[in-house]
Amino acid sequence: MTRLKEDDIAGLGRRLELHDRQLRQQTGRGLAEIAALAAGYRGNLQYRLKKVLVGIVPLTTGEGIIGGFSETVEAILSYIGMKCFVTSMPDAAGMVEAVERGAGQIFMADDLTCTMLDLQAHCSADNGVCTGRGFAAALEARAGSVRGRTVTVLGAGPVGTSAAEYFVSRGADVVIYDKMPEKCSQFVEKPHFKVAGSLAEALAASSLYFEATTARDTITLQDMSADTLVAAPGIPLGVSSDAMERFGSQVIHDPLELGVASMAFDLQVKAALKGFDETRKIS
Ligand code: PYL
Repeated sequence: MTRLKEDDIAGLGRRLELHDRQLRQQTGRGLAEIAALAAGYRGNLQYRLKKVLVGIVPLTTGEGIIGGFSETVEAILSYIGMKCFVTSMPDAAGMVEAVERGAGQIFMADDLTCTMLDLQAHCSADNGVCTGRGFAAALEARAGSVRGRTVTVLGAGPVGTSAAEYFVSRGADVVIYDKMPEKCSQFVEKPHFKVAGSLAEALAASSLYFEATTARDTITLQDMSADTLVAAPGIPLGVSSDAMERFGSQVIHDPLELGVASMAFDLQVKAALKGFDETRKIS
């Protein structure tokens, strides 16, 4: 997971409505809807979402606080209907403040883990796993369906792996590639997965791309055409600038929104499954 910089998220909170509109134009669904689909539930989740209070705790560990990160998370969670606040103190003092102000859920991120915890249901949502599912659900919405199709997944880290498993759960076959072959070892014998020996082989296998490497420009203008659809979570953007210029409307990308929104819905689902809400499973 590449650590965001302050510039990557500057002003993001003010652009949420615009981004939501763009996502709906691209996929036919908005941010909250895709996040809920990624979590596998609909029903009265919105109700639970509104009921619980989330404390967002800045953490100074490692490379420290990213300017605007906690405030951007607050903007995203508020935008999808959650009651939340950023603690005035970081770290342990922030945790104390969150609990004493009645938070039932905590959002926090250090340089390795970004998580959302439910203190009553004793469960958590992980940013990498949820970002993978959220962007996979967005690509599926854009494509109409992935059932019976092949999807190319580039990068077998937590995000790519989570997306690959989501696509297979939705009836697709996955061709997965990582420049470090050992990261694909878990897929070698797995049904509906094929490990590509090269980037070119992976890109030739499908017109649906999920780009989850930490490299820039993994997908270039030559790799795209009018029927290519791409989901490219996070920073750096893995699609080259000339490809974005020509085919940007076919690329689903954001630095943080869909991952955070997907975490929020994933956590409500997990809490509900542990009896902390009545939620109906979609068929
Ligand atoms: C969660 C983001 C998504 C992509 N990369 C991840 C990242 O940048 N992680 C580091 C987050 C550090 C936050 C810092 C703070 O401001 O509390 N500890």
